[in-house]
Amino acid sequence: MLKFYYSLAPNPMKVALLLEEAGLPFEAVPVDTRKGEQHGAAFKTLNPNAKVPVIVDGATTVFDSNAILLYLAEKTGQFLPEPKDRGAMLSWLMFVASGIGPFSGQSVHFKHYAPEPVPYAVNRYDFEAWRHWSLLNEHLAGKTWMMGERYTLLDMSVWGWARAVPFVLGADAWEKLPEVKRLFDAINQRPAAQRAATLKDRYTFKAEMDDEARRAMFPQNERLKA
Ligand SMILES: N[C@@H](CCC(=O)N[C@@H](CS)C(=O)NCC(=O)O)C(=O)O
Repeated sequence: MLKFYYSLAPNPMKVALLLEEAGLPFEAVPVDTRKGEQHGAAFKTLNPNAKVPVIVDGATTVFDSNAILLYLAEKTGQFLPEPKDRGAMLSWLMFVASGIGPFSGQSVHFKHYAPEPVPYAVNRYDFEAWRHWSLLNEHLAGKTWMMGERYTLLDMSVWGWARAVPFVLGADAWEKLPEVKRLFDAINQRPAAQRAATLKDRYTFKAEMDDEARRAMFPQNERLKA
């Protein structure tokens, strides 16, 4: 059976959604990143980048969430765009992969986890996160899904990060991103999204952001102590 290495963070959750949408049976293997399990030698043979998600599908191992979405969509022949929209879908998928994800992640880091306040970094990443989310919002105006009338893997990629929007941009962010909110609500109503959300009931991940968690997730801090 396909193995899915996951946590409840945005990138693994988008993969959970596609697995549920496609009805693919999978064994969910928790990787507790606040305990440092992503740095274990066995896990790093699956993903040398030491991050979740990863899937192992028979002899094939795939890491990086958007690569996994593409792999699974192509494998099942589901949730792909119409052939005429393939270029646009790939463009927006890379926009999510290289823009929405990293800028949202860095914004969260500097707002919530940096060991000291860095106003320049907070401003830069918050600005860029807002800019990226606002572009998605504009793109969605007048469309049901990111690719128009067809629900694709791209919507699932957006959903993973949309779950974190209030944490990334602030509690009132949805008021300024109504189109993204509409997409988010529509996906949340899907049975597959509800099943994906139940992953949180299968394993209790460490919640404390203590020294062990900071060492595991922000290893750059150790360099300053050396
Ligand atoms: N580009 C990667 C990023 C993966 C990533 O950053 N995963 C986070 C969870 S969303 C993680 O494993 N964090 C633990 C760590 O950085 O140590 C993807 O899209 O899969």
